[in-house]
Order: sequence, then structure tokens, then C-alpha cells
Amino acid sequence: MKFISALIITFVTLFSTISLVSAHSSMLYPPVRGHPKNPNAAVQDFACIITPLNGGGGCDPKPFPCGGYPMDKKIVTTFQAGQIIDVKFFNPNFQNIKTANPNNDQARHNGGLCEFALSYDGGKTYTVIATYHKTCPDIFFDNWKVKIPDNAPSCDNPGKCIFSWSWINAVGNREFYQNCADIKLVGNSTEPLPIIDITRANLPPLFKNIITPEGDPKNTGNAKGSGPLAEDVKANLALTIGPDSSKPGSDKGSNPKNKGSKGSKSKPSKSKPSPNNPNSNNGSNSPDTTRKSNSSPVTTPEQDSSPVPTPETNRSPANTPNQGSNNSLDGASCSTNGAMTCVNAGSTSEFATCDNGKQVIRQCPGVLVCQQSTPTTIACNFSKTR
Ligand SMILES: [Cu+2]
Repeated sequence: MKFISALIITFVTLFSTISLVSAHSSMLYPPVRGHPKNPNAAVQDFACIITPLNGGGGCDPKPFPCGGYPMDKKIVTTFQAGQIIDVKFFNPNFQNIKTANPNNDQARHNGGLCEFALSYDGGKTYTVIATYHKTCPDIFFDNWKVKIPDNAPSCDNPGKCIFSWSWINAVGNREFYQNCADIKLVGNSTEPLPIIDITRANLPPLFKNIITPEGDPKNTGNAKGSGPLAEDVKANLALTIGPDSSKPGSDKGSNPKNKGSKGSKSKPSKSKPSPNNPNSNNGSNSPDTTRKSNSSPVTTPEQDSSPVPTPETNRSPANTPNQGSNNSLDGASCSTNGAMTCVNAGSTSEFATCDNGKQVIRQCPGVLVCQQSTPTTIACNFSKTR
């Protein structure tokens, strides 16, 4: 990676040179480390800020996390817990969106999977707080809404508090993109957010697994697309994370109801591959690899700390997160339209929704596991805390 901020070439000049070819997009707001549009960036990487971590287009590979760019000279972006942010993207070929031709090439690779996440440790661990499927990114829309969780604790540790955007494209080379914004967070909670790892893929040898997310149904290319899917916006704004209403002992035993019997941190026994160690998660077994993009508004508005009706008993430790729909519920007939049933309450992400007489299997996003809230509703909840 080479930083050429010292060159005399001006931002505009250089980017108009680049604009002869197709150029990827980057996050624009919140302002990104290493970005020419970020006045507080410690370096400004005119040439390679928009390339994936894989490198390419004359750019060397960049390290994970955050492309290796140093933290900003000055951190000026402050978000409050509960705040809703409109994320914006940037593409050097489109200096003026208002007059830009929507059919021009923004190298969006037909969109794909965008995840927005907070990190409190400089990008080692993450809590995904918003996900956009199929249509993201797209510079022609400036309302990619992301909600900072109500229970996000404060963070004022320069270099450690990060708002991350990662993108896995739908079409083209399998690549992993990430931009990081240095931020400060102001919250009330004293409890850390649970880890909800970003999808780590398409960056071998670090993230070995290769995935191809679904793309924008509106077009197959690089022109202006459909914009944020309504169901994604809804889910992102409704998403609540972690034990919330019940913070008493904060730790395990005290409020098992929020975690099912998952024994969220009985580390000794059931430790699964452990997303706790970011390095161990080279993606090969990331739960995200099986995530389907049809994750509609699954994320039910918080598990209202309701009486999780003894979900357990069927949590067989041997029962590893099974894939997609190879289970007996899939396609089974059902009678209560809209009723949702966890496939393995408390232990895997899948749940069945009765859709016009037939069970359709879906999955909680990320590493969330399904918990049965009432006989006909479920909540996607977390089992680990940072
Ligand atoms: Cu590309």
C-alpha cells in the first residue's frame, strides 16, 4: 500500500484521471480513515482508498482491519446511543451526484452485502449493527440508515472506537472491502455490546471462504440501483442488541431468561469455534456463510424480556448450526399463517415461518440464535458478550 498524499497532484486532478476507468465506491459519511475527502485523515490515499483489501487495479493488498490506515489526526465524529445515522457513499467518478447520469458506471458490482459494525478495540472484534442486502452500496442513495444501539456504551479511546463498513460484492471478483471511521460514542450502558462478527470472506488467505451474496434485482450492473431495501431499513431500525432491559447481574446466571439456556458463557464446555478470537475465524466456518439474504424483518423488536417458554431441552450441544433448510420443518404444512417457530431454540439461528400453509425456513442474522418468545413469535438474540 502506498500513500501518495505528499504528491502535488490535486485531489480533483487525480480522481479525474481515475475516472477514465470504473472506480469503486467508498464510505463518505461518516468520514473514513485514509480518505481524501476526510480533512482529518492522517494520510490521504488518493490511489487506493477505493480498492478492496485484496488489492488490484495497481494497488497492493491492504491489511485487515481497516486497510491498515492510521487513525485520524483528530476525531470529530460523535454518535449517541440510539442515534440514527444516514450513511453516505462516495465515488470519484461522480463528483456531483445531482447532475450525474444514473446510468454511469459506479462499479457497484450489482451491490451485494453491506454490513455496518461498531468496534471498541480498533477492529479486532465487531458488533454488526446494520445489514443491507442485495442493493448496497449505491452512491445515488444517501439514506443507508444505521441505528447506534440504545445500549451501546460510550467509547472515547482514540483509535479503538470504530464505525466499520464492509462490503462483499454480488458480481465480479470475489473481494472484501472495508472502510473504518474513527468515532466517539456517547452512551449510558456500562455493559459491552455482544460480539456479532462481520462477515469475513473473500480475502484469502485471511478469510478463506468465498461467498457470493445476492445482488440488486433491479439491474445486473453498475448503474443506479434500487436503493436500500425497505425490509432492511425496517430491520436495522428495529434491531436491538443484547440483554437490554435486564442488566442486573449483567453476567450469565443472573438473567438466564434472556439467553435461553444457552449458558452464553459457559466457556468450558461448549465453546464453539469461538468468534472471540478474530484470528481463528478465518471465515471457513463463519455462520454468515450460510446466511441467506432473504432475512426479512426477522429481527423482531426485542425479546421484550418475555417469558421465553423453556426453549431448551432440545439444545443438543452436538447440534452444530445446521445448514439452510435440511431440516424436517422446511416445507412442512402448517396452519397458523405468520407463526414463527425456532428450529432449535436457543442453539441455532434457523426458524420457520408459516407462509400460506407451508413452513419456510429463515435464519437470524449473523451469529444470532433463535429464541421462542411466545408460541408463535421468536426473537433473534445473542449468546456471547465481549
Ligand atoms: Cu471492481
